[in-house]
Amino acid sequence: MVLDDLGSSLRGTLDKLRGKSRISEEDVDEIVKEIQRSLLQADVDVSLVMDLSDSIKERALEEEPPGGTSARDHVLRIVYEELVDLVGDSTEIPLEEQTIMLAGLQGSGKTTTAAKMAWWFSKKGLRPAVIQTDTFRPGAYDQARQMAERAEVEFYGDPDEDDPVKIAREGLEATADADVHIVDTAGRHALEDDLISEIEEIEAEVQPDRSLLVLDAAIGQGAKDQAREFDDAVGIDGVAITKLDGTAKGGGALTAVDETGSTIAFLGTGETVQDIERFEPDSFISRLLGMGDLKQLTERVERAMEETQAEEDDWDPEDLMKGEFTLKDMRKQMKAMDNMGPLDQVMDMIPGMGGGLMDQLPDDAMDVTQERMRNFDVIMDSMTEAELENPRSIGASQVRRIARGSGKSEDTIRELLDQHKMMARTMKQFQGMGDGDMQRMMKKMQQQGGGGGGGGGFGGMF
Ligand SMILES: Nc1nc2c(ncn2[C@@H]2O[C@H](COP(=O)(O)OP(=O)(O)OP(=O)(O)O)[C@@H](O)[C@H]2O)c(=O)[nH]1
Ligand SMILES: [Mg+2]
Repeated sequence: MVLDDLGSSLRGTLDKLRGKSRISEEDVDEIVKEIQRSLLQADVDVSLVMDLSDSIKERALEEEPPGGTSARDHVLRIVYEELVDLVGDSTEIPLEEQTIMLAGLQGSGKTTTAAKMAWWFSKKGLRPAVIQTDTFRPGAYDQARQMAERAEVEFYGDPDEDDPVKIAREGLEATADADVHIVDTAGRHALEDDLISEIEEIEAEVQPDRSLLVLDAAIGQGAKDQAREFDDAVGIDGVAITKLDGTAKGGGALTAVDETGSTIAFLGTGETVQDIERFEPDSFISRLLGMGDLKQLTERVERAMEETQAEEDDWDPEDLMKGEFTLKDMRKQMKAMDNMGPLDQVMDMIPGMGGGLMDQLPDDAMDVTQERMRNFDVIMDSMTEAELENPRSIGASQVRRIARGSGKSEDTIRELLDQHKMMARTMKQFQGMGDGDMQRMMKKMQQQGGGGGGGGGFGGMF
């Protein structure tokens, strides 16, 4: 993800502050340097980086940490707040009738984003239509039509017409019943004058309620000039950053946002129509810093728990935070995980655990693929109650018996037992964190409203 590097390098630096209650100027300098390095590498404009690091430094040294806060938490909070400030608010996108025009250079992702946004609006209960005015690139019409089809939204285009303004006008008429009109425009290699005048003419025709600039996350410093020219021509109300799945950069886009005084509206994270999210500064920065995304996590966990609990009335996941982790627990957890999605993704959303802790675990600690899970499930069917409660009692002769009973190899049985041991050890780590880092972090995130939205449910994850 964008600025990926920042999260991990910063965590390393901040970890050196662990246990300290006061912070020295040297500490702050080191952290600020780390932040500067990551941001510059991600193509954020130098002057923005300098402003940011000045304010972080000033605040870290001058502000008195609230009672009971460690130096690490104090600095982390400041970095978090300043980064949230840097990325700015999310562009307001009211859920009402409107026309949105997309602009941007060739290949930035306009057509894809048009279909994604249409999909997004349709999921919000509105009726969107995509209007394709690109008469420049052969194939543009087919591409847009196919994507709109995949998004299951209305589409207008005319492959035989070469006047984009006429297509725009007729498109708005033809899709008059739709609530949200998304007008896709042609791109060019660079900012050629004819692209600018074309888009000005389309703008005059459709009179969009908002114009969004579509920017590829990998774009570097060039984003700044581009953004300014588009802004001068049609006025940029918001930015959609695409291809965040493919690059660790994104700083150019952030700089463009700052340059135009606009905000970020949407993030694109893949090639299919569902790969779009509304930009939310708090949760974006939380994830970036490996502080997790409590809101998303809570929703996921609650949904998964409801599903699992519906099957297992007598199981209280909170128990896992206490006592011994048995094979039965492992089995239930596997079920819950199955309902929740890949565990490493889930882990990334947990405050203080994204990246940091996961890095310390053996690679395969969490690697329970669906097939392995199915195998394990079959094997556990061949175990006795006592064995499930106390896996340590399983010796070589039991392994042979279980293998015969389940039709799985003895190696697979041993794999299961190893997996259990590893998970039990991991549970111990989480248990150790129970009252400390994790909860402090959660409390803070809730106070700040940082992606908070009630993290209560997540203690129930294990
Ligand atoms: N991985 C990834 N690929 C994307 C994303 N958005 C767009 N793409 C890909 O980028 C390429 C260009 O996307 P388009 O939507 O055609 O870009 P465009 O701005 O309409 O291009 P022109 O119409 O030629 O100016 C396509 O191959 C898309 O599949 C994204 O968020 N992630
Ligand atoms: Mg296009």
